[in-house]
Amino acid sequence: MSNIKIYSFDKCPYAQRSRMALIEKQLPFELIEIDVYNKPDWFLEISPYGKVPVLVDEGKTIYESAIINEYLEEKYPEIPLMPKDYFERARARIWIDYGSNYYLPACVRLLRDNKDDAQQDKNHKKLRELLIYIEKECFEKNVSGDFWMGENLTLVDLHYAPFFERFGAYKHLFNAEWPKECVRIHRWWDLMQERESYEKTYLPVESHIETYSNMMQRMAS
Ligand SMILES: N[C@@H](CCC(=O)N[C@@H](CS)C(=O)NCC(=O)O)C(=O)O
Repeated sequence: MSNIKIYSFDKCPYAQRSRMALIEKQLPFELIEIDVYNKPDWFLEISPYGKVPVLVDEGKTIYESAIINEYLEEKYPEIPLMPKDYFERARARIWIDYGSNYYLPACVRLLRDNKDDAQQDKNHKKLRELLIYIEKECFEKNVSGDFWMGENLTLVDLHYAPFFERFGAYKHLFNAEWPKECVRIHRWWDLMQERESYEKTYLPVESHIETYSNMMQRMAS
């Protein structure tokens, strides 16, 4: 029996990134599925923010997906998911921060402003700008390898993958477009879809379309 439990929700991109880290690190874990729209009372005793993912390791509770992943990296270093070099580690953290503070909010704005055409135009431009920035500042500067940090898969890849998985739904629902310039990001995405950690955690685009459509209905009512 594993010492690690993860409270997760199959549709949650944040929980997905921590499940991907557990799989990449080949750590056995018990998966406890929580319906976040109908949370059991006992879950609130485990999760201070009432959110998934929550990791319990040796009886201790850790939450916030990026912090869970850093914890797993430090506690279980056998399969490393961060660069060895200090400077490269700092760069990896900068890209994780960029995901949390720039790329993900731009995706959320597409959903939030779905009824506001003028704002949505600005959102499309912004998303395009951010993707091109990633292409040029990260992928085009990598000297070798097609992962975010070059040759090896790291926590950075896991940070972004769930949100790129949902790009098909952004396209379908909000007319988001993939900039033609972003060929290297595309290559990265092809590589990510081959990972066992992705194959075991992804959901088809139809499921994401349904999830976002339901969220929009809830926001409208
Ligand atoms: N910053 C958190 C975000 C987690 C999050 O927003 N989880 C959502 C599901 S995708 C949730 O549990 N929502 C339930 C709620 O807010 O009541 C992380 O990275 O872990």
